[in-house]
Amino acid sequence: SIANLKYTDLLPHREDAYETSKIFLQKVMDILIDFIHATNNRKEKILDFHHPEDMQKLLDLKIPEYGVNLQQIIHDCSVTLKYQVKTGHPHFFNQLSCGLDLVSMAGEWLTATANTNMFTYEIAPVFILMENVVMTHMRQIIGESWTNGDSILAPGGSISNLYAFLAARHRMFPQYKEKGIASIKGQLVMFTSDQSHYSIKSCASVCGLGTDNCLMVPSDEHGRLIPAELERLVLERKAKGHIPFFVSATSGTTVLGAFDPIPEIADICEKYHMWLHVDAAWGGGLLLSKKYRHPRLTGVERADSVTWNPHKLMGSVFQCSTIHFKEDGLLMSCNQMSADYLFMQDKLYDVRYDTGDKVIQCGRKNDIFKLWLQWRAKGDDGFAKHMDHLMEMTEYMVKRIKEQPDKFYLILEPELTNVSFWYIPTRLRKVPHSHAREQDLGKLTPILKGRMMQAGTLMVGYQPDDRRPNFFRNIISSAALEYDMENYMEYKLSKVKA
Ligand code: ABU
Repeated sequence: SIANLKYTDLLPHREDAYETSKIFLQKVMDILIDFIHATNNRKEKILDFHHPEDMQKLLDLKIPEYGVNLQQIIHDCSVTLKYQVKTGHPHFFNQLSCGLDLVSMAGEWLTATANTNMFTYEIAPVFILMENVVMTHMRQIIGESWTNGDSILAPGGSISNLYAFLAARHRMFPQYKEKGIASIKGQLVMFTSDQSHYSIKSCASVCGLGTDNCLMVPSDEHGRLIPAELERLVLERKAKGHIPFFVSATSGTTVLGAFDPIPEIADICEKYHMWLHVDAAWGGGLLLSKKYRHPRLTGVERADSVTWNPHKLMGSVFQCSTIHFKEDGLLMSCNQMSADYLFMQDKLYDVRYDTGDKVIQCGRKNDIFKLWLQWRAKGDDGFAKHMDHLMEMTEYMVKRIKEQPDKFYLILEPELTNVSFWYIPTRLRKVPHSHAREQDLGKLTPILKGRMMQAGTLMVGYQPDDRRPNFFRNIISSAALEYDMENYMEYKLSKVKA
């Protein structure tokens, strides 16, 4: 029995441990497959919620002086998944990354088994070539003129956006790399909409501009940046002698799913010689849909850089984030440190395949295999169908909400798969909509969410924004969703006492 065995009975500690190792791994695999089964069962709870202090009592998390046996290790795996939120459950609408794509997940399993680092071709030859192929394909989807650009996978959309900022500053001030901040005579300023992801503002803080020099451009009632306001703020800062250099447009804002008007923003960037970044971390997947790409992402090929996260709309297993540049060579010249223990120029092979010196990290996780494998399985056509399905599900949900104005209040017509709404409890159904009623609905929203989490039946995000108190943000980005979902949501919301 594996209760009598320890890690020292597994490969590579014992040469004769193949059978034991296989039994151990198959037991782990059974637990994983049971979790996948439960994840896809609508009758299963999404989570078994406990407050942190209670959860700690349910778990044995301590690190022992002497290692536990393999039976305990199997038990630990099982308990961990027992309390994990099933983010691939059909009733999980909580994050921008929902769902569990089995091919992508299989890719992640293989990735863990290969256990390599993406910094050199030397130790990741197949994965480096895959990265080349997939990144080129993604750039071609952005625009034909991007084929000879450059791209890299980064640990999340925020870091992808940071790469865009760094490249923009490097192109305008190449001496910054060696001479630092003193080499820039003047105050750099950047612009993004007041609906953009906070990582854009974070670039200003991390990179020495200060957040006061990240101008939050007002957005319209749909959450789209207003180009005239952008130009006004650029001129305002120029009049102060500042140097406007970077604009980040958002294609799919985090809360409302709005798409900024890229062509108008691109015109302003050209006029004032500013870098145009498009943060399409969330909405980039729609580039794969003939039906929904335009007008949302029209003009994206005019950008200098684009962030696009396959772990969001495309459903790749978390995490998988990409950053693309129209111009080749910038990433390398901006970030290269030429560590001579890794990036020797006299290697056996063409060292242009060593991508590690393009990035600010050293060790880089392999996030490409799961995406390559998923794309092989789906093809462009499968991804296009996936996007169209998500958008159709969104349209269906919006239709169902509109059919029941007494129970639901739709906050705006979504451009993406963010459905923003209030659930109206019985006591407020006859009350005319007003600021006071919004305040009541805003107070109720987290209570409803909490109750549904405690019941384990439904997870949907909520937040306030600068215009309204708490409201639900229902994200449709999981392939597990079918047409019953809104009926289910209506049912669950009506069951929690409001
Ligand atoms: N990076 C934005 C993720 C936000 C969300 O999943 O809700």
